[in-house]
Amino acid sequence: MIKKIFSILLIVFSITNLQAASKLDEIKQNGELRVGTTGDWDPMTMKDPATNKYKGFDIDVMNELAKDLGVKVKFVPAEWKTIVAGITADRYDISTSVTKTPKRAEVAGFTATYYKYGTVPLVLKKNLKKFSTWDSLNSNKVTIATTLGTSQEEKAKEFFPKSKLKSVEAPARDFQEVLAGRADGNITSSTEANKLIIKYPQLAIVPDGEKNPAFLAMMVPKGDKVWNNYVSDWIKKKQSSGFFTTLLAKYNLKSL
Ligand code: KH2
Repeated sequence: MIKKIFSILLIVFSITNLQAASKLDEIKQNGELRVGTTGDWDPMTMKDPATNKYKGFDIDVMNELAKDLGVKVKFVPAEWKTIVAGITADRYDISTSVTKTPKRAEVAGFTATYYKYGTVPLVLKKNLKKFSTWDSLNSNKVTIATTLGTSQEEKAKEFFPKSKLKSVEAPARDFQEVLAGRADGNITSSTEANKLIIKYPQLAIVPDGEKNPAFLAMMVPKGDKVWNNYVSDWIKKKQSSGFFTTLLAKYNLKSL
């Protein structure tokens, strides 16, 4: 009997211990860092369809992290609608950057942040007179397009409680609905908006200022403080060494 209790205790103890082990040890042991990334976010993560290779700001960050860890990097394809689930289901050890939101923070851990952006609405240039303010887009006669699973989808509900919201699934994009006349506007980071109005001169930024200062960070498993601290300290170290300054300049991004 005592022997039985003892062995049960031993099993319970080793299971608890297993769970307490950090991703950090696992990554080192496996010699591989698994990174979840969507490959559709210019300039953060972009998948080249010709070569199937990833490139971008966050891809450079992850290659550097793996190099400093002394392991190989493996990019695991992710989607916006399931990017958080990929962390909780252990499909990858870390994600490339996402906007920090309270909803995501309920189930995933965020590392230190390394990029800040503001949000702006995009409309057709020809409608700019009608839609010249954030407020003009908040009406039951207005349709706002969003991309499923993104922080913009969450925020649009807050900014435009009166408007109709139309969510499309990536690779389809919110702004394409505006271009096609199926929606009146969408919201996106000022970084993306500035690129889009060059690529699509029919689009314009609503000249009413930025809202919602938002921060990007990588996601890691919520309970793994060791792994989170390791990556967050690494980010801070790389910030003071100038690595991030150089990288931001390479991708034409403003620093924090
Ligand atoms: S967020 C990222 O973390 N974006 O803010 C959203 O949800 C990125 C705009 C759709 C392209 C595909 C990139 C989503």
